[in-house]
Amino acid sequence: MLTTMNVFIKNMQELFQPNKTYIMDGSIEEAKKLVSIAQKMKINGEPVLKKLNAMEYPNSYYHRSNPNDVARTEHLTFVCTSSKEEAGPNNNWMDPDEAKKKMMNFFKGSMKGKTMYVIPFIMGTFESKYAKNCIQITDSIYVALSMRIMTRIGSQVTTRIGNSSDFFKGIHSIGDVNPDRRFIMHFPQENLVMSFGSGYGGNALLGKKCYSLRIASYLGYKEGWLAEHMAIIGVQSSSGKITYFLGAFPSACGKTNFALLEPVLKGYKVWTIGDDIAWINIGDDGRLYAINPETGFFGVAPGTSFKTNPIMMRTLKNNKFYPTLFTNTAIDSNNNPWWEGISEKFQSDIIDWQGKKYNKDFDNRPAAHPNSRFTVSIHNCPTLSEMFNDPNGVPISGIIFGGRRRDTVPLVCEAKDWKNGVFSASIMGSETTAATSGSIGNIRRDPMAMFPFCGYNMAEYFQHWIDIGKKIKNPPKIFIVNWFRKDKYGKFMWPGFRDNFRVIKWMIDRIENKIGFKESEIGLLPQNNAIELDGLNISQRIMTKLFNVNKEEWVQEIKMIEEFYTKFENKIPQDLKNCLAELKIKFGIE
Ligand code: OXD
Ligand code: MN
Repeated sequence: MLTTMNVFIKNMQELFQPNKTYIMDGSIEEAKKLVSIAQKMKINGEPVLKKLNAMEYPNSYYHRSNPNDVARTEHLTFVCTSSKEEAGPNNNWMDPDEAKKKMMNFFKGSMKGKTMYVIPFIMGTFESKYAKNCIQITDSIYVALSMRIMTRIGSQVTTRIGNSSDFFKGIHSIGDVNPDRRFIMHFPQENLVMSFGSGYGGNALLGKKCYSLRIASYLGYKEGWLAEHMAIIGVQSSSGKITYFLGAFPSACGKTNFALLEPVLKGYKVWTIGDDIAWINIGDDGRLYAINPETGFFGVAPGTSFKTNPIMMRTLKNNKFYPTLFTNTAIDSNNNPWWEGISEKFQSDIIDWQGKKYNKDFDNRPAAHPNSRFTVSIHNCPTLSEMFNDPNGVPISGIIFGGRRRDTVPLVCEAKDWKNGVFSASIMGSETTAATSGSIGNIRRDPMAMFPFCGYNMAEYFQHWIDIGKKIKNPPKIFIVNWFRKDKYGKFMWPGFRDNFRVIKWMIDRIENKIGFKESEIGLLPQNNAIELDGLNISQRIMTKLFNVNKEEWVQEIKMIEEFYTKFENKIPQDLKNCLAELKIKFGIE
């Protein structure tokens, strides 16, 4: 008898008509074989992978994508639930039958002459009751190799699936990389994603944003858990005690730096569990526990350096796990990957991300694409937590929500309680960045940093968050942070990076009830001198400005929040409407 996986593969073969089918086993031998094939394979005259300088970056390979395919394409990303209302105003919606018809037309015969890779993978560890079985189909060798870094691949998944039909199906074909024929279609009610026309991580590594956030957030809604766009860290103090935090930040707002933070304060150590995705469940003791379902980092390269993120630089230079990929960075004359911000010295012989010779003085553009990326195993990370593979995950004491705001939002603010925390997270706004295609620098509402990733109506998602709060004992404290506040000259007022740890230390003191707070209209702020500033040259005047809650700015902010809430018609939970009404009263708004 054929297993469900074999039936699925057979159907895919009939649809795509590949030359060959290859089922991945996740072994190192296989990775080496695929890398060697990718080095020989040419697309538009360019090898899919080129070896980089092994002395500086062991096991590392370079990939250039099609210049039209460098970021997530939200306008081409759809959630195809049976009704438009279920997808909500936060998603593009298409009728599932119409979407499938469209995709089938693209898929039909699109792998002729190519190899179809079948990737049995699991999100979470094999031993975890929270893990999910998945199969991805792809015709991109780059995607297949990236999946090996980002997920756990192996025949155990096939065994786990057996004859059950309960597994995620991710169907991907890169096609002719034509933006007019590019779609990423999600079918949360069928545990299915269809993606065509893009090889970019967020569109093509279907275990990541597509499954672990959009589909999984819907599963979490149905099953009573949360799939979140969050880093997970453990902060160890000199006594050895570890406090676990979740951190949600919109794309390219320093979430990876947060995940690999080297504390500026002596006696502390940060352990990394994840940098992008957290699956959060209620444990047997009634507390929240988080796992990172992934096994790698798909990080933004520009700005990463030994100064800004030394642990990531060490991760990239580690040779423990094979391979590491660099995509759309520039290359220097020593065959090292290069990007803006990697060092203070500028290298003169740079080849840019499109393969052209780069001259800093004449070329009015960056050499590396602003969304150029590295794909590297989390096992290469020197601060990887011992708890990374724990099937139950880590117990969470604090949840941090952050955005990139030049004004309005203080450096840190603690929510009064869970409900107010959910409210603050639901109104989060951030300036747009290069991780999505479109304009950069506008404020967009990005609740919980999940706006592009919530696979169902976000008003229901807010209610789900409130309901989770009712079920947990001892809920984690919720904090809002803004590392990016600027002065009137446009200069950042807070140094950020390692110094952000000073704010985390304050949070630990609050969690342990060691210190008090100062009440403000928007929540609880640190008392004067409560943030440790030893060794930092920052004036009291700036510190005061960092915590300024400006009435005019908030009146403006409240207008934008109301406008945002209106999008959800009458579905915003009453609890959040009450929080908004209270906020208006505090600022004297009718
Ligand atoms: C990412 C993103 O790639 O959030 O992690 O866009
Ligand atoms: Mn992300």
